Amino acid sequence: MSQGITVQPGQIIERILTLELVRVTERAAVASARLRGRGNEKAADQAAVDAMRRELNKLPIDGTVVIGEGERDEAPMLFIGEKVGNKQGPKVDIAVDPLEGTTLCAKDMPGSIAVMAMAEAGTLLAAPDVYMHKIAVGPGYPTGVVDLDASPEENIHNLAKAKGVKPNELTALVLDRPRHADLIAAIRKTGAGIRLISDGDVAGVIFTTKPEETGIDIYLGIGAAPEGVLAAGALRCIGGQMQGRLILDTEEKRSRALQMGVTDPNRKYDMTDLARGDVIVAATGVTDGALIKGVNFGKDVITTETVVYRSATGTVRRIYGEHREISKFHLD
Ligand code: VTB
Repeated sequence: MSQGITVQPGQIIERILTLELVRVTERAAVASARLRGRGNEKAADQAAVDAMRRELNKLPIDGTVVIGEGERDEAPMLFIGEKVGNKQGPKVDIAVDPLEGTTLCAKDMPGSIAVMAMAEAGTLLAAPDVYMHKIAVGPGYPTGVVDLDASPEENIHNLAKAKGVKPNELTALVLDRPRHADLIAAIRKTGAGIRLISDGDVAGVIFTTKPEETGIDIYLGIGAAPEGVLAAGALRCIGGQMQGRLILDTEEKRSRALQMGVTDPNRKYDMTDLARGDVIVAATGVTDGALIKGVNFGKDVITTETVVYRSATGTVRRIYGEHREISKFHLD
């Protein structure tokens, strides 16, 4: 299912690249997993960035980073606008979060992942690193069943109706932040349950696609905008609905966004505005989590688990890797 988007022949990203993406996120995950539980978020993130960049540059693509580690002056690697790949291939947009959930990794808590998306050039929203209001539900609901501009109460009631259950049979996923106090109170007033997470809202949005497994019906709240684009990419492949709005509450943020092409600071983006074209998304577990297992270091083998999504066909693959040539994970 491609969510109503017609992908022209030739615009579809070669499916062979699906496996190449898996290699990239595997490397990043293994690199940061070596630093699990060391209490050093920066080092774990840096290890993931280095590994991801090295692998990306081997790919037969002419890639441009649109979601990265930051703007050029603040991020020496995988900065927004950086060219990646060996140039011998299609022009593509690249969105990366080499270590999503740095704190989770540093504390060896569940749910940190290495994640990236590759899309047809010019089709991923080049989002500045600001906050974003987000709402997401999984597949099978009428279009518009929830809306960013409706109240949390309305959204829960409408979703319950569409699912054929009472509001108190729904569970919402929300980032555990003081800024969500009112949101949490409003959701609880409906009787719905809330699962609070400390980090990791890319996986959080993806959880809504399988409520029967995850117990999560809806994602609500404010998270980081780059993670919003990655989550929308994955949701495009599986099905579901998502909306996001950048929080551009200062002149500085508005002008930064404008430089990246955001002309309407109040625009409500839907899933296909965030990730418009053909897209592939891969995520490898760093620490064990509900979405995927983390890296395991054995005596002679390293194991990884990756999930990879492809919008052209809606195929989701889980790839369990046993890596025996362990030296490939060492720096050159
Ligand atoms: C969320 C969370 C991410 O950023 O998007 C969060 O899901 C938002 O920022 O894992 P705050 O931590 O400032 O609330 C992350 O924690 C990753 O940076």
